[in-house]
Amino acid sequence: MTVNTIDTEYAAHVATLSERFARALDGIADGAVIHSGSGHVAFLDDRHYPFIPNPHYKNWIPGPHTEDCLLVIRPGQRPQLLFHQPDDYWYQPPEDPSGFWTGEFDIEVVRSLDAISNLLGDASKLAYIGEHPDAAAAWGLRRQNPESLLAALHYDRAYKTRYELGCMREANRVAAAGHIAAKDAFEAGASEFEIQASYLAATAHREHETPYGSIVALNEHAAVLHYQHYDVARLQADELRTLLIDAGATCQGYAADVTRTYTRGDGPFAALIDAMKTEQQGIIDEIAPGSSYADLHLSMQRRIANVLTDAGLLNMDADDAVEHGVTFTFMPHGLGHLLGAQTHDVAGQQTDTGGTHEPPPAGHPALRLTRPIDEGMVFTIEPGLYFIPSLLSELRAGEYAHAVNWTAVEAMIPYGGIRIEDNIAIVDGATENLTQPHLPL
Ligand SMILES: [Mn+2]
Repeated sequence: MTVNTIDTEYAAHVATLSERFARALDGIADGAVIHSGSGHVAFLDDRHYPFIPNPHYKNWIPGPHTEDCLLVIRPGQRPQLLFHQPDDYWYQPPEDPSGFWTGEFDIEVVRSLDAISNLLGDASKLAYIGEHPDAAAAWGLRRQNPESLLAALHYDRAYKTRYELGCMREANRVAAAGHIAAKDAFEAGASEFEIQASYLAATAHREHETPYGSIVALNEHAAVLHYQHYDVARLQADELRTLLIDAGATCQGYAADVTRTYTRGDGPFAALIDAMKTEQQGIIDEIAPGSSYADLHLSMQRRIANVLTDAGLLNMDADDAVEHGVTFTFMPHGLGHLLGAQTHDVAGQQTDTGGTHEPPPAGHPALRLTRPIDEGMVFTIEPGLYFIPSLLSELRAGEYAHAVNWTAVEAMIPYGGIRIEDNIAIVDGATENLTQPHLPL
């Protein structure tokens, strides 16, 4: 998918968002003001935290995303963008808005935020969507983040437009380039820090521009689900066992979220990776519009039990292993989540525009996606199999310890674990894997 396709789908995307906002605002407000966000300053300092834009703003406006822009949506009117471009010589002001998207908006360049109140006119009937209540109040926007408005908008965000799909295909292409560079770095003996540097260079992302902090985990670190450090020290070649890398990229604010696990040489852990690849493909093949994601998660848990049993690590009926929480020890997270302008996109457990909440099944509290899979959704499929010492200790102290081959399991602890994650879209009734065209397993 080329940027040109993203470009040609954009007008229809804006039309879809306009309809959604008209519906969601009905009876709540005359319009909405979406604030891109403002810089946050560190305590007692003059350094700013990285700017992370409001996801609602990213839904509408392609990048680059800059601070203190306000998008004004009034149903029936062309959307208006108040684009903040201060005169500044300490910092580089944002470039003029340009590109395929600008024709959809009435754009007003704003030099000073003091001008906002006048530009908004009577703001009393507008709803503010943003994270700066004091600034909004100063602009006359006292109706802030109405829950019922956000619930309706969040529900709809699960259904991606063609433009959004195009952005996420491109984000996956970029992420794949990073993953290939990271794998090469691992094979060359790089440290976690160096692997992350290779990833960032290959994706041309600054660290805070990736959609989440890359997880670059060597050996036992692969058993820490959200491992957050980058060890600077290189390991000896004979000490390198595993690389688990969970790293993404963005296109116009939309995320890719991709994980691969590599090991060196053959042996039981390499065989486990191969088995997990097979099961990851198998669970993707089970996906159909209307299927229950919670059922897929439970099916994956049974597949994990079978992988463990086939590898001689466990001896237990798969249904029993799931029912009694034995597989939870090895895969304590959910099968995946919605993906979009946020990596963990909103409303994965929301089943209607009113905000009805569908909790995960008992015993699977980390499952983020419980609504039925439907046309236009984009989500991850990311089964994992880990050897986490604290969870293994609990299993060993419990009533199913006898079902585990502890010698074989302990031999796997130095390898950490496995996660394999692709991004999946439901397009025209079929499953489209956004990741594998660029990054085969
Ligand atoms: Mn993920």
